[in-house]
Amino acid sequence: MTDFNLPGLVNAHSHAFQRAMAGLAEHQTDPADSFWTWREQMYRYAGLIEPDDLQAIAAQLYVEMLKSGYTAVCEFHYLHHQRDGRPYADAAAMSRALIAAANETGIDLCLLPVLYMQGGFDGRALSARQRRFGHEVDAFLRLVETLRRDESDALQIGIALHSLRAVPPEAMHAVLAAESERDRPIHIHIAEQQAEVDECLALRGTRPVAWLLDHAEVDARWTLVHATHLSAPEVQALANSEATVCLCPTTEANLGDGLFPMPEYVAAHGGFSIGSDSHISVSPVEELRLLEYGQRLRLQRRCIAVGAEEKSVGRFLFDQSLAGGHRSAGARIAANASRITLDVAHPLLAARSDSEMLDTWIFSGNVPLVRDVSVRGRDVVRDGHHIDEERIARRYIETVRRWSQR
Ligand code: NGQ
Ligand code: ZN
Repeated sequence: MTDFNLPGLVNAHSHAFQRAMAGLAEHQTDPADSFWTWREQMYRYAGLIEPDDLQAIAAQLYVEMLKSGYTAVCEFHYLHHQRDGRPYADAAAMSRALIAAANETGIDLCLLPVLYMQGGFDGRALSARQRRFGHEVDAFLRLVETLRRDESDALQIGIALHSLRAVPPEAMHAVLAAESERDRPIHIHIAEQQAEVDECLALRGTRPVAWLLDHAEVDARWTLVHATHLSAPEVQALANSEATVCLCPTTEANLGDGLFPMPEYVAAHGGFSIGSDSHISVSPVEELRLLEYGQRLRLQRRCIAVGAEEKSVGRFLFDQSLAGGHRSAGARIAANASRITLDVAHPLLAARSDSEMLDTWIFSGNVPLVRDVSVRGRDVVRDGHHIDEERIARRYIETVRRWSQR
């Protein structure tokens, strides 16, 4: 039996610390529970984490990512400061914890330090729990410059604007001007919840994606995360911009965001990547499958995400999210060789032609079918096990135990 190899996928949207709260926000607190009540719970966990905790959580998460077929991750990183909002003695301490976790696990990292300045479109100040996230523009640009001294084949430093809610227009312009000569990724959360669209319409007179396209030169460097709520003209304009939309189907389902207009966007030749975002699931298979299933449920049809030429749903979703992931993570990481090898000896993959292999991997449930993974020539997963998974899991367990006693 010959091996079946694929390039590794990019997980284009991650908040690593949220992995440690998977399952801890699934209790109804109010019949009107929503994204916004979840966010308060998430902030409580965000408030507990110190640099060592972050490294332990991220390393465990990155092991799980590698074992599931992701070989690179874009960290949308906003947990910058101490709990009271003062910078750590090393202002980059939290960023360095993520870089250390990527190094020790062998995953490629596109680190996106996030600019976060205000509590909403109206310019209100950060709440007490948001103070860990905040920067003035100068301090933010200094952090980015400091981190860029350590860039390497395995580490790209892009930037992110948390959202239109959290970054005032003048600050957005200042940061984009500083970045204008650079060919590095720029990410932003956008139009995820209907409330954000309504507030943007009320305060800025246009919908979020339309506002961004009107006020920034959105090009192939950009990744718009979620972009769930789009009008028909926004779908077309976004596809034309050459930006990538990062879809996070399991998180979008978990948070009750809504459904992205996938067939319309694909018909407009829009590009997309995938991300596991809040990490209530860490599996490209599950993201891609749910992406397709959401549309089947919405349209009461089958086999929706396909191209003009490519009629295999699995192959189309894989190829598109790979290409989009490479754009989201930037050229430096896209240039790296990575390989995932499926376990063709598994009964599920028996009697499958190459063209049926991807459809079977994605549409056969959650049996782990990734056998080996290599990143930049280094074998990091062998026979379904990460080379350092036991130590990393032990440290993670100690961390969350200690953490639950605080
Ligand atoms: C985040 N996560 O920054 O972690 C956000 C929630 C917000 C998602 N949107 C906070 N999935 O958007 O204000
Ligand atoms: Zn996010």
